Amino acid sequence: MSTICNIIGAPVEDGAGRPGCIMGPAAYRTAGLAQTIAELGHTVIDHGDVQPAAIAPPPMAHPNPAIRNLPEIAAWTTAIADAVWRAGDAGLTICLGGDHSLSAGSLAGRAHLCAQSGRKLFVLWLDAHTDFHTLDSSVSGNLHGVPLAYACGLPGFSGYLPDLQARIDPANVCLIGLRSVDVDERRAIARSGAITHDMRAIDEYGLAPLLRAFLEQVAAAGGVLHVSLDVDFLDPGVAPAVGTTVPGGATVREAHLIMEMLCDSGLVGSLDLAELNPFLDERGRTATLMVDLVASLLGRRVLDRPTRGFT
Ligand code: 5AB
Ligand code: MN
Ligand code: MN
Ligand code: MN
Repeated sequence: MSTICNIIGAPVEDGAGRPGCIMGPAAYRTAGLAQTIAELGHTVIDHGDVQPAAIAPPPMAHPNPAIRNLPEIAAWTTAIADAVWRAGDAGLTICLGGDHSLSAGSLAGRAHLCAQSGRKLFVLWLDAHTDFHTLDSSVSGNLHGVPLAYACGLPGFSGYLPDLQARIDPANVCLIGLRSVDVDERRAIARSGAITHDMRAIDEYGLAPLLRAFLEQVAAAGGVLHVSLDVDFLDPGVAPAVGTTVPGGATVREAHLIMEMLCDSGLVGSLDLAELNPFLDERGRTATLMVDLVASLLGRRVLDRPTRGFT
């Protein structure tokens, strides 16, 4: 089924430890994202880049002195959540990062939409990291490390980041690709009830059965899926354009297999492309790979085969 793709640029970089993610949306556009999607038969609406509202002075300093750029990320979160909510829940909404703090906004916006439509929201988090810090537990103070905890309604965000219209149930979240998890995150994610698959699980069982089990759960609940893809999910050897490289990541084929299975499931309603830092790329190869992954999600196939989604 051909679909409508709403593209929203979210050039936030204040959540990362080093600059460059501001160039992300431009790099995806340069790599031909819209043309690639259109060639697959879909309708593309590029809404341009989100503009955060004027940055309000922090209501109060956060007691964790490490925390950086909190008022900036609060402004981005409001603006991105609003843009995602306004795009509505027809077709596929794609947020072009921007560092991963953008997902605080995209998840908040999607959760709001789902609360209104009565559909259950599920999240597939593809990342080397859990991004499950609270403002109190973050050691680096970089807010690209907190968006999943925020969207799941963990304590301590109120008064600092915008209040959520609806929170995500951590039991509906599946994280795949983990290989760098801080001590406090490890405790919090275990307590949350989220489904977690580290790289060892992928090595041991293979991706397909892990993902299939989660997709069956989403389908059985009549849910809709939000996919958050952090560039560092991929191995830095194939995706160097990221500030937080961790060796031992997913291969090109593993990433395509995920996207192909997601396409076949027909369950995906929204996608974040997070953490691309084009300043660190080599001749655009990471941006190009990410665009190819979106193509697999949207129905690009080597051979014809039956599918429920986006063909
Ligand atoms: B990313 C770390 N846990 O809090 C921290 O790239 C890394 O969006 C966060 O997954 C990585 O700074 C955030 C050490
Ligand atoms: Mn990461
Ligand atoms: Mn991340
Ligand atoms: Mn990162």
